[in-house]
Amino acid sequence: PQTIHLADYRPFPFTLGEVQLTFRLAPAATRVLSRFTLAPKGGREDLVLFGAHLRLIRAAVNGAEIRAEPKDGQIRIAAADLPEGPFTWEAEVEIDPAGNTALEGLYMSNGMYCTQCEAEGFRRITFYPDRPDVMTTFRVRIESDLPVLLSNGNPVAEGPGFAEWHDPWPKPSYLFALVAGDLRAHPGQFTTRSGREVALNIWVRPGDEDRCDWALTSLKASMRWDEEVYGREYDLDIFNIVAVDDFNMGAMENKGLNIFNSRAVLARADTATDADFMRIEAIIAHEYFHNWTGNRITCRDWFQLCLKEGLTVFRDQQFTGDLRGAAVKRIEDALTLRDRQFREDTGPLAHPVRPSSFVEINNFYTATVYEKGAELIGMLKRLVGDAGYKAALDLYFTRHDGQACTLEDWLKVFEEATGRDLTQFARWYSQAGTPRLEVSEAWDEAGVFTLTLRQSQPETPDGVEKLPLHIPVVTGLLNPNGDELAPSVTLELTETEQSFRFEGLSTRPIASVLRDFSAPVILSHRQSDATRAFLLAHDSDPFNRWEAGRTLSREVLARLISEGTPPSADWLAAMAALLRDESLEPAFRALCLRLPGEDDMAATLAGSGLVPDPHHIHRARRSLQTTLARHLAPQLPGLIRAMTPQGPYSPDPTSTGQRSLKNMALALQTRLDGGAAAQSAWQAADNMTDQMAALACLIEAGCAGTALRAFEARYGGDRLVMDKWFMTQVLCAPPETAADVAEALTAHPKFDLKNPNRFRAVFGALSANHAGFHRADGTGYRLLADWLLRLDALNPQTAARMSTAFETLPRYDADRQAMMREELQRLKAAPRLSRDLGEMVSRMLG
Ligand code: B3K
Ligand code: ZN
Repeated sequence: PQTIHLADYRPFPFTLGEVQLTFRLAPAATRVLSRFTLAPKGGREDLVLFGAHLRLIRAAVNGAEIRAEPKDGQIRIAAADLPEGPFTWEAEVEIDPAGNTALEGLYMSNGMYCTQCEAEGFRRITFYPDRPDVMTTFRVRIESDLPVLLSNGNPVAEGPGFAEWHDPWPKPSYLFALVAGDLRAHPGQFTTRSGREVALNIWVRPGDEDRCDWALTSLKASMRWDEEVYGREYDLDIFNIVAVDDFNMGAMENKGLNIFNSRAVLARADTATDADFMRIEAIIAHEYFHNWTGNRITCRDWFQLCLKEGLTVFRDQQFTGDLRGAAVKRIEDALTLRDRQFREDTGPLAHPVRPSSFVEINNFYTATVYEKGAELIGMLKRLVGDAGYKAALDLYFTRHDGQACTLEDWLKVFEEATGRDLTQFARWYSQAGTPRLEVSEAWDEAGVFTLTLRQSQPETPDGVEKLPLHIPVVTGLLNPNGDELAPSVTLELTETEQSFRFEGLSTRPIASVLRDFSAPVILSHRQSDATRAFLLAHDSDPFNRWEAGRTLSREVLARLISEGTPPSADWLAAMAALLRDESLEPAFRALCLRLPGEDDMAATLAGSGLVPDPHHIHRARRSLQTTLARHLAPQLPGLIRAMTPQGPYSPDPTSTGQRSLKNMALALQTRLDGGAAAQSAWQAADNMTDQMAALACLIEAGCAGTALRAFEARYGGDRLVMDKWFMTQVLCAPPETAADVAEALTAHPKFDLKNPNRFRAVFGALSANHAGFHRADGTGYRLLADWLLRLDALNPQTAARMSTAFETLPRYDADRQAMMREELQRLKAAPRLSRDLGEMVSRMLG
């Protein structure tokens, strides 16, 4: 397969006029007629149009039929065979939506037609310059007897058996969308700040109408927020969201017609958990925010993906922080970043936020591009300040509206708006790997406290030379009595090592470094347990307060794993104090009580040069949980009662936080009572959050048989709820049986290889069950590889994504490494392996 390089970018040599598309829908033989003009930008060049899985019926240039030969996924027409000036291109193709299990291009899901074109799915619909820098307006006619026919933009005509749509905003083909089906609307309305009346619709299958309220509420909140915070208004008369059951990722920001995985839209108290409600709110916001950051201003080429994704993630994080509390949100984002991005960044799949080459671009919709991409925006904002950030964004929107841009364009607006030189900062975009930041302290009796910061960067598979980064390190100093000495300062580390002096102090201060997680780095700052406990009790920065507790817990657990050392009294006392502290938000307390996960511990041990033993980690973590539970035992029952919100279920931040603390307490209680409290909680649960929490406890306690059967009997017909049933059994299974449970579930009549949610429910859970996946006999590895192969034949994109379970290979012992390699080799050797999975496997094998 061919490797695409950033350095090879060439502009498209033609300008496109409006695109006209006609769809004659039929499940196995849809006809697509396309027509557009092409005007050479100057010079004479070949015309290259991409197309894949298309049956060409006819092609014409200026109305005259031509013989076009599709080859290697494209049609090339030599410059000499083209008219000299502007000309019209027409084509008719036939496609097979019903047979499209890749879920890219036009496909069918439960009787409805829908599309997914990002990144390169439009070429499965017709021959086209399917690249993000070719932007034009679209006019679409859909012919079908289905009752609801949707496309981008505004509706312009409809009648029996057809509908026409026009999108006045120039867009690249990856934002094209079409939906047709028997759908019901959950309608709403929004008036923009400047008075535009926008019709809103959440489209769902009949029967799901009563699960749309939350999505609509979230959409309105997002529209308002983008006006208030970024000054961005919606720009069409209608905004449609459609829920689809078979979808490769969360959702897609098609202009005016967002298409969502139904799990990212549908929610009702008895079918969705707090986490689902929050995810829906965040994804609705994310896709809506793309209307400006992604659609109005898009990417010149796919290497610039983080231009839209990093920025839009950053915006959705800000939105959630504003709605639900910035401190808790920042902690959750840091946890996700470490779990997913740091993990990616330390293994064979490490790549820069702006990759410089790829085989299959779908393999680069990663935590690095998204989440690290968002961190880079946060650092930029920190460096230029809030006012500078606002000025830069305003300039970005006015200067680049309607364009396909690069990261250079992006950094330039910051430089021009703020006068700062970002040459060094730009290295963050091209250097992969998680930087380490070492902190050392010195105190002299003359009242000078010196912090020395030293940065280092690991080698990464791309072999790129690492130069020092520009790192904002927000730092505060505390007096031994717990008061802040002065407001936090942002130390700017630009060299490998730099010292920062704080003068005129009367006593040695306690340093709180990297507040608010001001840079995506691994901090190493030697501090005693007592100092960490002090910061956990007193730091005024909520992130570092949590971080002090987290580091302490991680160190306690690491000592238990590697030396068998029981937890210190300091740690236990700190945890108990925290739990009692009613001045702290319940959500925050729940986060502090959560022990680092097993994968996190494996990464921590590997990071300090040890070889993690998954079973040993599992046992140690369980025993630490039990010790903690014993220590907190007197408080647990009262806490469970106090943290049960009164009244009907609501996903508001306060009750969500209370439930998270309550269910954390329930999990600890289960370590002591063998499932008795969980049994009552299961009986009492009147919402899905509590039900799932109780069920997880029962599984862990080994007494979930009845509950699982009752759950299946009650929700057997509900795809989304059944995903939870599949998932939780594997996730909470003991390591010895996780792979067997997963295997047994693949034989369940409701296991469906073609539905990505169901596949992920089982196999995502298997790879998230750390000790279960890494079982010493290799059954976890083998089972996953077997199923990846089966899935790859149908849906390469999801198969490739799920293969990242193997990305941590280098961490483990020689036996496990050998078994993982063997599975990867087996995949690699498989006949007809997709380009998607092929690229992932090759990168992981190194
Ligand atoms: N832009 C889409 C992701 C498309 C993934 C293609 N493999 C969703 C999002 O980030 O909003
Ligand atoms: Zn996005």
